[in-house]
Amino acid sequence: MERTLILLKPDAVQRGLVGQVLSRFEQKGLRIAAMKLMQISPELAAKHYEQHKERPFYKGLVAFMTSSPVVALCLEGIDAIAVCRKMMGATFGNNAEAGTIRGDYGISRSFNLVHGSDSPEAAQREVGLFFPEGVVDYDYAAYRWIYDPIEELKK
Ligand code: FUP
Repeated sequence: MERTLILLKPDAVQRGLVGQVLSRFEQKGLRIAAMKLMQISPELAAKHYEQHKERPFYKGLVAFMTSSPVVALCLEGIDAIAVCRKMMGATFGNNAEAGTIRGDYGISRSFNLVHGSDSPEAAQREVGLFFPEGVVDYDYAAYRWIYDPIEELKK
C-alpha cells in the first residue's frame, strides 16, 4: 500500500466539484486515510511548492492556492501515487485527456483543480506537511472486493 497527498484546489471547492472529484478516487478503490477542508497559509504554500520557487508562475501559484480553502486528502492504495496522477491527467486542463479529472472539468492552465504527489519522497513530505497530526488507520471493508483475490480465495 502506498499513500499520496491529494489537494482539491480552490477552484474545485468554489465550483462545487469536491464531491464529484472525491467520488472518482473513492470509486477507483483508494482508501481515505485523512481528509480536511483548510485554508492554506502563505508559509505552508511556500513549503509545499518550494521546488518551484524560482519559476515564473510561482507567485501566481501561491496566490491561487491561498485565495480560498482547499480539501486536503491522504489517499491510500496499491500504487496510489501513479494511479492518482493518471486519474488527474496532464497539468493543464486544455490538453489533459478526456476521462481524466483535469480533462473532464477544466480548461485553465493555472486553475487545474487537483494536486497529487509525484513520488514516494514527495508524498511522505507532503502528507507530513498537511497532516502533522497523522492519518487514520482502519480496516477498509472494500479492499477485500477491490484488490487482487486474497489468499483464502486461492485455496
Ligand atoms: P503537476 O505535477 O501536474 O501538478 O504540475 P507541476 O508540479 O509541474 O506544477 C505545479 C502547479 O503549478 C500546477 F498544478 C499548475 C502550476 N503551473 C503553472 O501555473 N504554470 C506552469 O507553467 C506550470 C505549472
